[in-house]
Amino acid sequence: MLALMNNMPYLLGDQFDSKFTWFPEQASTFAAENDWLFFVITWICVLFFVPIAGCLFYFCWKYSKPKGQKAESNTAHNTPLELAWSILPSFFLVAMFVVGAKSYLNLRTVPEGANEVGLRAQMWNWQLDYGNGVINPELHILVDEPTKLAMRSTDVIHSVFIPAFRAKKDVVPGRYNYMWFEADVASEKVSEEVLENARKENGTEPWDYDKWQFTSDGYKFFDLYCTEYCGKNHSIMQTAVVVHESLEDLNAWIKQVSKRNDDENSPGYVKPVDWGRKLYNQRGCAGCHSLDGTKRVGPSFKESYGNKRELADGTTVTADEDYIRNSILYPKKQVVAGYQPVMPSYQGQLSDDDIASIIAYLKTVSDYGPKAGPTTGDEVKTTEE
Ligand code: HEC
Ligand SMILES: [Cu+2]
Repeated sequence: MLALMNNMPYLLGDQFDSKFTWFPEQASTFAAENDWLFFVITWICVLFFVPIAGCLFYFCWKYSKPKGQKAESNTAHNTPLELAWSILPSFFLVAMFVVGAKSYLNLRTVPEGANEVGLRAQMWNWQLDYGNGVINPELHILVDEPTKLAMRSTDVIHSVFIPAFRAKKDVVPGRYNYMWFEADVASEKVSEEVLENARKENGTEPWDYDKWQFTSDGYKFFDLYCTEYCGKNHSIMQTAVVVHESLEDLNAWIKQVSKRNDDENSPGYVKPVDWGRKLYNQRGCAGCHSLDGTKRVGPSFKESYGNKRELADGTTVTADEDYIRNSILYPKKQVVAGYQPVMPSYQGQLSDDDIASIIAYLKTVSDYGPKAGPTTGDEVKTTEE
């Protein structure tokens, strides 16, 4: 369990608001009203609870009789009093309902022209879809503009909760759900120097959000986590929300994560193995496939590439490039014996270059096969349609 958690982002980036120390910073247009309403209702409840409980104890004491003496009732009916304590509180209730309903309707009415981001929830990670095949586990949005999340789940019920935005909504399998919010606090960026040092110390993926308190691109972030108990690793189903100050900044980020920079002569060149490692950590593989031989939902990648595989249909295959590629695109076709066919297909979600990069990475972590042991990953170029 611990080993698994080490592979996952484990984060708590929200700053706490000094006014309400148990609430995180208010970072969306919903937050102030939401908190105000919450405290009004809480104080109304306190206002009623304290005198009622006070009277209860006082009367217990005042009207108690010594042991052995028979208690007797001397209550009389008092119509004005009964009317007063029925009608007065109902005004409070109606007022709470009206304000609450108005605020709820606002939460459910997406403004026209909202920026749309797709969200896919699966055990136990989030995949945000920015269109044109750009999928990333982090949610990146624009400040002072409404964002709509179009949400679906591929397995069980999850729930998106962004405390700093005071926004929360269930994601239910078999249907699309949506939520919207407008962030009004942009994420700060740490200095290049701080980022460079953190990158050096962190080493390769996974990025340690909890330790650095900023993303691997140097942005401070808000927390997003699952708030519907969805199985064993529910508590680590978290990700970071980054609010960009300008569209140029957001687009630059999207461009940078959209695909591997394969131009060997450019300064941002990324080797296939490194990209493969990144995808392994970011696209949910790590949740089901370990690197150290532990059996999770799926077989460990330590004994994947190059291994002889017994399949559920009784045949045996060698886990070569082609087999791995097919396992990723059509996981239900060749199911490994002893496992459930629960792996989602990544067809349309991973490009040929992505898959080649994953294969390059799997070679470096596998104990089997001709290429077992660390490689540079440069020699791998396998793509046949
Ligand atoms: C929900 C859990 C789950 C996720 C997420 C998942 N897999 Fe799998 N995977 C499985 C299971 C279970 C099997 C074994 C059954 C089968 O062959 O379908 C498997 C099998 C495989 C195999 C064949 C392994 C072998 O040794 O024979 C490969 C390769 C593979 N997965 C790659 C990936 C990659 C790459 C990703 C991420 C992009 C990924 N998987 C994400 C559950 C998952
Ligand atoms: Cu969940």
